[in-house]
Amino acid sequence: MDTNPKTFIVLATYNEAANLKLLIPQLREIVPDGGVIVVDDNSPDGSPNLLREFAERDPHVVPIIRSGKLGYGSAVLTGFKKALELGADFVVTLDADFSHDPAAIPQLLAALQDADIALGSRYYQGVRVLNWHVSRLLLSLFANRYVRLILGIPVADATSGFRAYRRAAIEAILESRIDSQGYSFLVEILYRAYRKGMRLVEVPIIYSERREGQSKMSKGVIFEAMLRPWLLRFGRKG
Ligand SMILES: Nc1nc2c(ncn2[C@@H]2O[C@H](COP(=O)(O)OP(=O)(O)OP(=O)(O)O)[C@@H](O)[C@H]2O)c(=O)[nH]1
Ligand SMILES: [Mg+2]
Repeated sequence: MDTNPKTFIVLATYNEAANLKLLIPQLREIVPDGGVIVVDDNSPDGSPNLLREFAERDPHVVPIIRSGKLGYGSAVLTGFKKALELGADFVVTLDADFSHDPAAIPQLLAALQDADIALGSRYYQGVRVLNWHVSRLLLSLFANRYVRLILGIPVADATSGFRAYRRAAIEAILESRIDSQGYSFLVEILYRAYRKGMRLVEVPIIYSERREGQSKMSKGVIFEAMLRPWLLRFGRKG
């Protein structure tokens, strides 16, 4: 029997080819026994071919190329399902644009000793965000205050996409129906897992503005972020 815990990293990507070239080799060094699952939405920047090349050289790189841009949330859920299929004990998510430093992954995994979800937190014990316009930072801080007030999830950074999950937490999330797109997705899966008794812990991380490529922030995303916490609070419990 395989007694080594298996860790899989799940990346959702859209037009991140320049970042993936550097990121995937770094991630593979961190999870030599596990793997890197990349859910790409048929990015026009050549990511699909790049990913196929990676996978040919290294079977621990697992690309899932979807037909088109279906959104961050559903990409992460697709990656979660694949990770469970491949026998993951732990799953890590991070953005593929180097906003999240892969060097912090071992700390997140270590924090799972006493928790089911470890959040890479920008706002726990201070504010650690580099090169963000102040308006973007204020929006993010406000969003977190807002979410905490409405939903009562006891964390400072419920919208961080840099997280480590135990298998049980992934199973709890996949059992729920998740409606959110955009940033609300991260809030919704955290809320549903928390309501099912999953233990949360925060690990301080430093967040940096993306290195390459373009931002996907939009008015629709902000509107959903305002509305969704109310739907979660007063909506179905499962
Ligand atoms: N598969 C997939 N991945 C996506 C989609 N939208 C965003 N992503 C990826 O999700 C991660 C987070 O998205 P970002 O665009 O970095 O979101 P952000 O950090 O809030 O915004 P910026 O970095 O300012 O653009 C990145 O790895 C993106 O490539 C999508 O529709 N489908
Ligand atoms: Mg980003």
